[in-house]
Amino acid sequence: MFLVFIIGTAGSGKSALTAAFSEWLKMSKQDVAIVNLDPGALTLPYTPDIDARDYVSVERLMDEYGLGPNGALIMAADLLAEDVENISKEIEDLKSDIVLVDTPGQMELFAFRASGPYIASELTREPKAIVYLFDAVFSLNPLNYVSNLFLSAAVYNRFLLPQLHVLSKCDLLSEEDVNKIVDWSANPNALENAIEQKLEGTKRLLSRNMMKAIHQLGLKFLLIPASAKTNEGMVNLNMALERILTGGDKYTY
Ligand SMILES: Nc1nc2c(ncn2[C@@H]2O[C@H](COP(=O)(O)OP(=O)(O)O)[C@@H](O)[C@H]2O)c(=O)[nH]1
Ligand SMILES: [Mg+2]
Repeated sequence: MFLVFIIGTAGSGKSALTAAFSEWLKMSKQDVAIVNLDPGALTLPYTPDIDARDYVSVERLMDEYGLGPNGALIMAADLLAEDVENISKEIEDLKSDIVLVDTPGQMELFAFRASGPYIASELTREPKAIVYLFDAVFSLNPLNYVSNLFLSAAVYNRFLLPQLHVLSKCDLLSEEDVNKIVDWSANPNALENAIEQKLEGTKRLLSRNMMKAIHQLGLKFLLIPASAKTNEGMVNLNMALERILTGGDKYTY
């Protein structure tokens, strides 16, 4: 069994990719299960096998503690950590080969509080990986792309798990634009050229220096384009996951 956490900024397509990739895995005769770790999810595009909403209720926290929705979401994310043993037991009982873990809509609730990395490390002793999503439409601007690069480096730094990078919703861009962003992810010179061409002044200077800092850290962020709508990229995502999970390399890919 191995666990794959799907992480990305709000609306980057985590839940949609969880749904599409799990369907794709089922069609390839793989034994897959889904865990929803978002206590604040109103609707989900899949039926989770294990659901954080069975453990904590954001509505009840709002009523009981007089909290607004944001306060209750934070409290729910932290309370979930207390149930990590029970959730682990549920996951182990599933005996699935691959478990997709959909994480809270707002990434900071999971990635940038103490509870998220704690949950990720304590949730079973099985091997784990992270799939970090770059929203394709957002990433088309080099400034946004570099900002996302920093966020994904921050996520890597928090979890220290093997991490893959997906260009999500790639059906919303032309093939040419998808190739351009993938090229930025593979080739620092291509990104530097785009920064020179598209940005000026402080934005150019900062983006260039941020990009170089990431490059100097030796982290790699090769993007796998994927779409939950057309299922493009599912084969490549699966291959890359197999490679990092069975190869045991604790590095970004
Ligand atoms: N066209 C397109 N839309 C997508 C795709 N993935 C997600 N979306 C849409 O993007 C929005 C946010 O997706 P969701 O999975 O809820 O994002 P999350 O907050 O990261 O879980 C929804 O309206 C989805 O229908 C995709 O691959 N293609
Ligand atoms: Mg979601």
